[in-house]
Amino acid sequence: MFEKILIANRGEIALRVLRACKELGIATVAVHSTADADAMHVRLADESVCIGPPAARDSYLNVPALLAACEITGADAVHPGYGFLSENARFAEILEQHSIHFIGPKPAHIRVMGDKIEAKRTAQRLGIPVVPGSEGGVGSDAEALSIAKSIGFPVLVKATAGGGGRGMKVAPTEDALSNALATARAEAQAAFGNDAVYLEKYLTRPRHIEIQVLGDGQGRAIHLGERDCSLQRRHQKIWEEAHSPALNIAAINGIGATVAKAMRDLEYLGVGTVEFLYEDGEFYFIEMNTRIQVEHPVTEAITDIDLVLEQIRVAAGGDFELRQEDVKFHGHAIECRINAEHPQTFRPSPGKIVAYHPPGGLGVRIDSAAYHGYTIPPYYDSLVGKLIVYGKTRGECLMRLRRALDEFVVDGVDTTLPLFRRLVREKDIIDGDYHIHWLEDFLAKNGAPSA
Ligand code: MV4
Repeated sequence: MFEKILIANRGEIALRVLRACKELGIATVAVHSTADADAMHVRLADESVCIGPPAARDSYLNVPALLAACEITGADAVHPGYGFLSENARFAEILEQHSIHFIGPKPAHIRVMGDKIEAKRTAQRLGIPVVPGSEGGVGSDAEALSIAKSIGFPVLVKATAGGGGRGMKVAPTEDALSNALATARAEAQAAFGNDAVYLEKYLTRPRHIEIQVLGDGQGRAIHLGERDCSLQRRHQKIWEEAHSPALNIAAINGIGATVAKAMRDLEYLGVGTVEFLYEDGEFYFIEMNTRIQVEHPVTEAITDIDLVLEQIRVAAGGDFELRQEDVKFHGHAIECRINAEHPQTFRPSPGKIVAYHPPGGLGVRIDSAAYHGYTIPPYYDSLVGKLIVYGKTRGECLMRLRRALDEFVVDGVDTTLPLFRRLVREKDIIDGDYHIHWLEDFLAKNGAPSA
């Protein structure tokens, strides 16, 4: 097992990783920018190193500074958290070259899954269902038209180098295709310096379902069920839940088994999330994340499995004790991401928290690095904390979530708490009747600026 882990991240996830390290009896090193000197993870770590000025590129993305921090403290492993360098294969390789363990997948798998086309090809080869579309990038408009006709309109033109929704254009009918191709190519060239595009059947009102996996890197892998992440605004998830209101346990175990088998064949190491669009009873692979995700506590709540503990254990080469039959689901969990943003305009609202009272009680978890008097810096994401609520049923979970949201006090900055207090009383949400466009449609109808 590792002696000392350097946590190359900040905020709530740095605290989350730090807690797991302490439970394992592993020494912890926090790194921070000058803007995060008073952050909670710095206070609770055994050691801390200032790695640069506020800008992420000069601090949390500063590889030489992170390596120096490992050198100074003698850390033998680095946990990257999520975001920043968590899916940077080069960073993982550099650490290994310096005999420092990267707590994450093999660099080759990070690289494959970071390329949208390669990821889709790999998924298909491993037996995971993908969205019907072109084999790879499309060449001439004539070739694109022939492929589009074979998959049927509407089709979606996607930038090969794209991601997170950037560089996508819908062609509803044949006569809209050439314009969609030209626009997508131009935007892709401008945004990514690469105008390659590919085609897919456009799914109009799908849900966004992701499968949690854990592998030991030597051919063992299990799934830990799914999370429904359909409630998003501009590709930013705000509400995630398990189980999905749209799936029964047979569908979950079906797609879960397919994904677990694929991860065994790949000899995947660590935690990972395989993302699907789900429409009319069918799952369609869209991408794979090779990191611990923001919303991992939702899965922890319904399985009682600590995903960060397991992630550290498999990275250290410990015996892979978990079997698929050990994964038992119970109850229902919902996570709300509370951001320091205006609840209607979503304008970031950094600043000092002058009153902070997180909710408590049975089935209420808060993952946050905020505290009374903490100043939310303007340089990073606006997450104040994650409210994760558990109930024996979805109904009980919603009741408890309503109560917890009403109890939550964060004064001094705007937060999205009022939006959640509204959503948790909406009929469609209570009925679980929503899809990936539902939130932006709701915001457009209820006075928020257009998505
Ligand atoms: C799609 C799609 C519909 N049909 N692909 C958005 C970013 C990237 N993760 C893939 N995305 C989509 N791909 C096909 N063939 C709709 C989206 C999409 C979306 C996907 C998941 C969650 C939120 C979304 C919001 C808008 C569009």
